[in-house]
Amino acid sequence: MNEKGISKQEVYHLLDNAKKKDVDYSRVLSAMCTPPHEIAIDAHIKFIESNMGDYGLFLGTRELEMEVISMMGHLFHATKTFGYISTGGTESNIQAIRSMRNLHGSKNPNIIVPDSAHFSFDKIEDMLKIEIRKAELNSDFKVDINSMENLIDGDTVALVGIAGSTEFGQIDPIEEISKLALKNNIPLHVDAAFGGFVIPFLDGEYKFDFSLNGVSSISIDPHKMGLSTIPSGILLFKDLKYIKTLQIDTPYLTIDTQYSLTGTRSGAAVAATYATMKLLGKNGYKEIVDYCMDITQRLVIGAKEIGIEPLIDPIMNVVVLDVDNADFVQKKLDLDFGWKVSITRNPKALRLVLMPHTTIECIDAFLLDLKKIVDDIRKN
Ligand code: 0PR
Repeated sequence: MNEKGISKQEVYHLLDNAKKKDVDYSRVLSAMCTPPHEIAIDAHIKFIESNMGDYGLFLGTRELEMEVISMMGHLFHATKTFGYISTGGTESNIQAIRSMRNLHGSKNPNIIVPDSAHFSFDKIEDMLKIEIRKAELNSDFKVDINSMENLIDGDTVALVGIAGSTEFGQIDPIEEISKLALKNNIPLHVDAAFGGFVIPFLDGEYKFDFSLNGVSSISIDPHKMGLSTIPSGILLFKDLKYIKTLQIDTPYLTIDTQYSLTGTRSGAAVAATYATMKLLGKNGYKEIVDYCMDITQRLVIGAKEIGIEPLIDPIMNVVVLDVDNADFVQKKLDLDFGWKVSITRNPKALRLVLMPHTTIECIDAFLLDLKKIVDDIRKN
């Protein structure tokens, strides 16, 4: 840091230079985030100084947080839920599993996750010293329930199901996992970080929430398909006993206890999430999901026309295309045309997430560029 500060104008200049190096979202087909809704930005700015780590000072923001938890609980078919607004799916997953480990009390705890689980579970293995057992997927990239059952033992503290997997946008058979959880008396955590703001608004019906008795907790990210600002995640528990195991005394704050992972916590993200949910309502989110599913279909039809098949018929707005030499195609798309796409781990395929920022023109332009690359490969 310099001894003496520089002018505001010079600071803005530095910021503008950095901003130029960031991509805008127009050609980003790899992200699960999207520019926030206008009302989220307004609310975020309005509550910029609010700290939920000491919410006795910010009782208005705390009310908004409790209302978000209540609205989400109802959306997920629970009359009462307990939870808080976290920094995102990683924190929500860590905290859910931590509470289940604490409740169980095993000295050598393990959890069983689908092989498709997000890498936040690998962080959990390291941080919480919990063995992560990965259950196999079937040909639809859903977890194989027998594989999951075979991995259970007396030290299994939680089962995990994914409602909207990061790579395939697939929904695990949560109803069957819920039965398995009940049979073995093990809590089930559902990772709906991506799917939480999609699945309730799809035309098809998928059971994945508290309507299933075995489901004990759910993580949902407003900063993904919820159109809120970063950092917003939601962690919901069905019973108070889970969140109680996370409580810690905070004697010198305006509140007696805390159960979040972070201390200082963004009240701005709380207000942004609240404002977006209030403004859009279920109908508003349904319109957004309908739009994303329309462009998903447009992409799939266009890909098929150039001889490229999806690995599965998309369940939500994630498409995985079976292209030869996926790594090469990904690089060409970026270097030649500026498209940001990603690659799945197993098998290697082109992965596209169709977020609200993606336009129809963008899909059509992308397909033309993909065709050029694929035609070139086929010629050689
Ligand atoms: N659970 C699932 C199912 C997820 O897809 C993700 C993130 C998480 C948990 C973790 O959430 P946080 O990153 O909020 O802690 N999935 C994307 C990923 O890591 C997130 C993402 C977002 C990736 C924007 C790229 C991007 O530009 O792949």
